[in-house]
Amino acid sequence: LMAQTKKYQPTWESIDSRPVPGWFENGKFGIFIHWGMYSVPAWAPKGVYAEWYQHWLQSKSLFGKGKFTGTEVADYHKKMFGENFSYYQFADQFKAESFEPDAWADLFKKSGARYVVLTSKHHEGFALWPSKEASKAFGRPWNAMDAGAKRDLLGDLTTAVKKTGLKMGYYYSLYEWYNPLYKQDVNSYVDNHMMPQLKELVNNYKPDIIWPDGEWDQTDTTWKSREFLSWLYNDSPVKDSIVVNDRWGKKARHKHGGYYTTEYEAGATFNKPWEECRGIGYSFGYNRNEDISDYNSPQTLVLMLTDIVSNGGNLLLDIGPDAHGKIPPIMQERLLQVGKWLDVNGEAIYDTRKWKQAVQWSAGDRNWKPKGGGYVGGDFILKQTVDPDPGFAVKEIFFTSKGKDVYAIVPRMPEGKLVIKNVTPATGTTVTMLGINKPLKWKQLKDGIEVAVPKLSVNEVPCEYAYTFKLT
Ligand code: FUL
Repeated sequence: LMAQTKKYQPTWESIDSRPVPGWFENGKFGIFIHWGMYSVPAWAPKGVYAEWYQHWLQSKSLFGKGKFTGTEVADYHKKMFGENFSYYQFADQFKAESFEPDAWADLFKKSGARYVVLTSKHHEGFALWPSKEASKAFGRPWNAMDAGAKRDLLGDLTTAVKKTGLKMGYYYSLYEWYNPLYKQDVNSYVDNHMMPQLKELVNNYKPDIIWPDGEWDQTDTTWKSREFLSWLYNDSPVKDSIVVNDRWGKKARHKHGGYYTTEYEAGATFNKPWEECRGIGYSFGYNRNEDISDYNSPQTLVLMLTDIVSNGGNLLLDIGPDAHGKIPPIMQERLLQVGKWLDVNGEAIYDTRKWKQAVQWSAGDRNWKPKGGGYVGGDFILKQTVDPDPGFAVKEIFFTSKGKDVYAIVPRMPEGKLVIKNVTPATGTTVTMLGINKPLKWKQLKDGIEVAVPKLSVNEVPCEYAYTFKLT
């Protein structure tokens, strides 16, 4: 009722007063999809975002402080396609002929994710839906309906995802590297290109999330972000349910909009819904140059999710489909592995909140971290040395809570007993392991509890990667 009567003003004070719809904070796990023209070359030096291919090609300078000569992408392009082959010519090859939206949606459902965020348009300006503005601005077919696939890729995926009950959101880059309109007159770009595109996405496809990006190039005043958001919250067809992030203008992150975002970052925790995004390896767009050793293991992904959730956040884990419309099998496998773990342990993840303590660990025992940097261990990870084998010497316990229940998630099957410090459960508290659901014996110690963990046979072990003890 409040949502229906409250009118939001185009001020941050008013816009920021809107609560983030609850399903988002409860959902915890989403799938990010970077799919665009960069999926055709799908190449970058290891450690570099492959979706930035066009920019690396033109700017001839890669991020990464001395690690790169800066011409790696241009050199690769010359060798593979020839110097005169323009990025725009890739359009013919983005055919998506093997794209099966229902198969993708089925995979996402099996991964245990509760929502999906697709790049409707990245910094290159190519639109995955039939945006007439895109083709007009570039003076060539520059959306998926006019070029290559000749299909409304975004619309078809949206239909498939929504059918499975998952929420569907769109990443949308506010800025565009090489849109002539953007260079000539950014105000006209905002009025005649960006706003019509955003409103078309909202009105025609009714997303659950709008995930802007590229906001750093202009102030929120130039982007007219407050005007857009007040329209979105007051007058759009998704006014009561829409969720947005915090990327609405230069230096506005972690200040304004909806939930807060981090990206390949460690140590974040906010008193507000937030979300860490990253790839399984080092890139968002598919990078065919990566090897299996560049991909995080399923255990690392499970612990990454656990770590983030224990800090009150969500994980938006990215996959990069190829130009044929296939999701690389290694990515499919990782999603299924996380999903299998969530089948048993999801109760300790979904709908939970931060507990008074996010993680308990013994210094010296926590000595692993994800490839590509970022999460696991929050700020602790920064202080640790790296052991490339995550299977060893991991004794930390991650906590989440739901009502009065507390979940303790451990990355290794405890041998005989599990000691949880700083807890004093009420008498009558039951301790179980998820997937086993037989009460376990426990006793109070001076500074915590000791839970007796029976030795389980191979057939009895409920899952791989991490084990959850529930105090209820
Ligand atoms: C960044 C972009 O520049 C990356 O390419 C990627 O889309 C990431 C999610 O946001 O800021």
